[in-house]
Amino acid sequence: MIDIQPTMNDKQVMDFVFTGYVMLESVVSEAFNHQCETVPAGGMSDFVCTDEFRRNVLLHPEVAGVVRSLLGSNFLVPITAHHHLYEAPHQGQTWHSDGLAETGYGVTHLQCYYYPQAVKIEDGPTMILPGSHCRLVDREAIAHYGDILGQMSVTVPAGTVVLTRYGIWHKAGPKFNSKRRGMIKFSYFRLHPPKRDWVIESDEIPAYRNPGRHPYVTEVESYRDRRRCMNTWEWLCGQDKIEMGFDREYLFSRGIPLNEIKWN
Ligand SMILES: O=C(O)CCC(=O)C(=O)O
Ligand SMILES: [Fe+2]
Repeated sequence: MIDIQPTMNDKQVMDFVFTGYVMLESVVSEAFNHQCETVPAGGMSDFVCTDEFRRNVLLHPEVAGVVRSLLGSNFLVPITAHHHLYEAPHQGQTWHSDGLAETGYGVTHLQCYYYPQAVKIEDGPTMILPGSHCRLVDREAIAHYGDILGQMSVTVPAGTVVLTRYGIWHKAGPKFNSKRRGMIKFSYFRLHPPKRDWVIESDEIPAYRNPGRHPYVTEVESYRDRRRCMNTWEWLCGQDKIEMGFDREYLFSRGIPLNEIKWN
């Protein structure tokens, strides 16, 4: 099997549990970013399954190192992607989470955004709400929200990949120019129950430490958020104190198992 080394330690995994994302700036090479500049909008599959796309993006050691840390040693590697390409100015999307956002505490699906070109505020960056991945909501109930305290515009240098916990609230932000703004979105899925097999210094499992409170969170909800994060941390560590199994059959999953990929 292709050897992917985990890159995250306990603290970084806890940070992910709290925020719902990991951002890797400028990880993809300039040469490969250029190759993606002419990709048309919409569904992608052939290009995604090439060795080139795998080596440069999907199985790039830093990108896959995060996936390996959060989903285990064998996982489903994307075989499709969607290019969210905007050119004309627009007023932005409404807040939403995608498709079949899952219930429960597990981390089974990482949805990723790859930006082949730099994205500035006027280019209509994706916006995310850190911490919102803990709250499964009716999409229509959040669509009317305007600015939310703590929201983040993903303004990034070219070659950035953002890995998110599926379910994080996000949207394309307003765009004020006619410059091409591309974002290639793809997902990795868990294949096996979790264990704490990222970069560890000792076998002793540290207790979840909440780094604080998201700016939009008030008293009671902050207690709930902390509890939900604690449950996710324990689940990821394989402690599973709460009854919540993992059954891949129920996942909205598509991809090729890492251990079936052979380089040509
Ligand atoms: O293009 C973006 O920045 C986000 C697009 C998106 O979230 C969607 O269309 O579901
Ligand atoms: Fe979306």
